[in-house]
Amino acid sequence: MKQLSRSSNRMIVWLFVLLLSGCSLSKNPDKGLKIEERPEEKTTEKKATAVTDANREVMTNSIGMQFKRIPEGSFLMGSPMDEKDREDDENPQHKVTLTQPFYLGVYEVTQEQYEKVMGVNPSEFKGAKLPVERVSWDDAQDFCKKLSKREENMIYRLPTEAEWEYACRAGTKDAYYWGNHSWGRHAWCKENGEGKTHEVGTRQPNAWGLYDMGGNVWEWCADWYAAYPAGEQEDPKGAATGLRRVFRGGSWIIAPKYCRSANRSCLMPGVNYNSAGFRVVVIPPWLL
Ligand SMILES: [Ca+2]
Ligand SMILES: [Ca+2]
Repeated sequence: MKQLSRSSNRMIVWLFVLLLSGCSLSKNPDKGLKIEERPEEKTTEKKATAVTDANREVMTNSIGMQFKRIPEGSFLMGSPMDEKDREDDENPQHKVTLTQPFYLGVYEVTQEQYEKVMGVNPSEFKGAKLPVERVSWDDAQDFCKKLSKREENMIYRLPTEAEWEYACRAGTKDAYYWGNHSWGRHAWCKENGEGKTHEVGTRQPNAWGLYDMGGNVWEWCADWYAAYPAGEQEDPKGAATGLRRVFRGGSWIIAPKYCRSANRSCLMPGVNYNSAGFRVVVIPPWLL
């Protein structure tokens, strides 16, 4: 495991703070970031079938990824005006209804899983059970497409921003899904992260059994980054076009306040970063 020196770690933190400050809908946050060409992937396509338990509350796919059934429902997306550390792009807090259930990854996609599908592991911090990072939004899209081809009748995709926040909150309305408990048991952040990613599922899960929604690696969502529309929304999918894609949840490199359920951030879709990964949604045939 690569251990960063204190000075280089500080530089990375500053870089990322600069980058986050760019998610204001008008600036480009990506100056100085490395944009890499994606290598040609050569993997063998193979049809496989996912396995489900009897009540289909949980599902394990052909490469061992676990998914939790997330029920349809409504929630308040964004943060209230009096939430500590909130930012303007969390306005306006608005009611969102998701009309269909979906299955969401219990964990961030690991390096082992990514490599099985893509044949490469671009991560900076190496380890089979560590979350994959240095994956761009485009890479995450490719992963979903390849896995959808590999498993018959299964549709893999990134969560929408609304699906992500709904699942992260898991019925909670507080700034953090762990309420007033100490964040250290729940999320890998700058203060406890020791300058690196950690094995997925080693902090406490949220109320719906999802791990690392806050911290460890940021998670790409499907949406373009844009201001929220006013009024109630049903199954929102974000803006039709944009420059940057949303990612959520904070990470090992940054303060716990970025792990707030309503916090938003963004990057250009071709950029990879050592604190950004993803988790995926799967829609099995019985939900279509
Ligand atoms: Ca995360
Ligand atoms: Ca933010």
